[in-house]
Amino acid sequence: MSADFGLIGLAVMGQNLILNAADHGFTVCAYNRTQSKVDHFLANEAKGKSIIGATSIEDFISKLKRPRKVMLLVKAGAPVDALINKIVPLLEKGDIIIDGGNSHFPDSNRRYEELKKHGILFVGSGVSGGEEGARYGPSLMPGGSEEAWPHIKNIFQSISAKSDGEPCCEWVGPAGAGHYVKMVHNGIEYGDMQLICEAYDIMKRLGGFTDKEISEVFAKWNKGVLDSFLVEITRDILKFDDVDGKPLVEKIMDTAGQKGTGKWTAINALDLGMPVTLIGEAVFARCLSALKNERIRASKVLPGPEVPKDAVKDRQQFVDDLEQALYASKIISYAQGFMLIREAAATYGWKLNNPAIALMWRGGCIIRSVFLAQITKAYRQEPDLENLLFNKFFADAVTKAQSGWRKSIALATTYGIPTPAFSTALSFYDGYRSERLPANLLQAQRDYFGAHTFRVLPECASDNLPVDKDIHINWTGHGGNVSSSTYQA
Ligand code: 2AM
Repeated sequence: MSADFGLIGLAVMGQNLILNAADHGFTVCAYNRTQSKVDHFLANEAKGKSIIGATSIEDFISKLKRPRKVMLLVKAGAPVDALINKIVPLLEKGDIIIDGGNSHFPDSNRRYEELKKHGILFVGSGVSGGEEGARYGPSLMPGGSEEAWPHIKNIFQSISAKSDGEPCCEWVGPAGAGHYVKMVHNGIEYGDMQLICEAYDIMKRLGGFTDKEISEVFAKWNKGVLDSFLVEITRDILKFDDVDGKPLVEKIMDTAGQKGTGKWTAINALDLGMPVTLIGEAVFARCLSALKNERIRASKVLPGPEVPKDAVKDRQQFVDDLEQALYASKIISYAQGFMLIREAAATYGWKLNNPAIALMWRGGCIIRSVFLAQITKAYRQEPDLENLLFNKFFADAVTKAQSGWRKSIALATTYGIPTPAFSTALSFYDGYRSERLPANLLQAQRDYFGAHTFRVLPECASDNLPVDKDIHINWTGHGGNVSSSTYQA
C-alpha cells in the first residue's frame, strides 16, 4: 500500500493532522524518531483508518506515492534541518518537503533556497488552531515553491477549516511567506489578547465589576462586532470557578509567558520601519507583567490617583464605550498587521495574496472572528488597498467608535489604569490622520547637532531653501557648513 502523504513527528499536532487527513479519504504514512510512538499510534488512535506506519526513514520514503509529499511536524530549529538532511538523499527531483512547524521565516527562506538546488520543492506552512484545529480543521498558511501547490492543494484544502464553505487555506506566496504570515498572525493574536485583558482590567478596577458581570459583558459582545474565539473563551474563563466557588482566574499569577512569535513580529516591524505599535505594546505588556517583584515594590512607593466609588457613573454607557474602544483598537491592530505584510511583500519581493490571508485567519485559528470576514471582503473589493483604514467599512467603523474609544482611555488615564494597547492604537490613529507631525522640529534638531540635513516643504521653497535638496543650515554661526554624509534623512 502506498500513501498519498507522509508525516514525520507524532506529537499531538502531528497525530491529529494525520487523523484529519485520513478522515478525508487520504492514505497517510506516519513516522517518528522514537519508534514506540508509531507503534502506539497505529495500535490505538489510527486503528482501522487509512494510516500506515514506517520503521525507518528509508521505509517511510519508500511507502510514498510520487511526487512524494513529506510533512515535518517536529520541534522548530535544528531538528528540522537535521531531518531535511536525512531525507534529501532519499528523494527525487520534484518531491515535496513541507515544514508545518513553528519555524522562523528566515529559516524557511534559507531552506527553500537550499532545497531548490537539489530540485526539491519546499513548502513552509503555518498551522494554527491548536490540537483541536489540527484534528478537525486548522488554518493552514502554505508558502514556498509554488510548483508544489497543485500537488498538495487538495489535501490541504480538504483538511483545513472552512469559513462560509470556503477553505481557510490558500497559497500565500514564495519562500518563507507562509511562515511569515503565520508569524504576523501570532503577533496579532498577542494584540487581541492584550486588548481583551485591558477591557477586563478597566471593568474590574474602574467599574468594580465582578468576574461574573464581566463574563456577561463579553457574552454580549460576542454576539456583535467582536464575535470571536478569544472573546468567547474569555467569557467562559471569567465564569469558571475553583472548587471553593471563587473565580479561578483571580488566583492565577499575573506574569505572562511568551514563546517568541510576538517578539519576532515586533522585531521584524522595527527592521522594516513599520509602525506596528499595538503588537509591540502587547509584547512589552507581557514583559512588564513578568517584573512581578519590582511591581510589588513599586505599588507600595509610587502613588497614583485613587479610584473613587463613582468613577463610573453610567454602567451601560461605560460598557458601550469600552466595546467601541476594543473594536476601534482591534481595527488599528489589523490595519498595522496588514501594513507590515504589505511592506514585507515589497522588501522581500513577494507577491502576497491579501484577501486569502484574511480568509485563512477567518476560521480554524486562534484569531478567528466575524471581523475577519469584513477584512476578506475589503481586500476582495480592492486587493491592493493601501491601508485597511481607507476601506469605507473600517473608516466608518472607526469614526463611529471614536467617541467611546477616547472616553474609555481618558477615564482609565484619569484614574491610573494602564491601557498600553488601547492608547497606542489611538495615538497611531491620531498620528496617521495628521497631515502635519512634529517631525519638522525633529529634523531641525538632527541637522543642528549632527548636520543630518533636511528637506523643505515645497510650498516654503525659496532661493536659500531649494526644493528636493538635502539642506544643511549653520544654526549656531560656528561649526562649519559640512553636512553629515553618514545619516541621510
Ligand atoms: P520524539 O517523539 O522522538 O521525541 C515534537 O517534539 C516532535 O518532534 C516529536 O515527534 C519528536 O520526536 C520530534 N523531534 C524532536 N527532535 C527531533 C529530531 N532531532 N529528529 C526527529 N524528530 C525530532
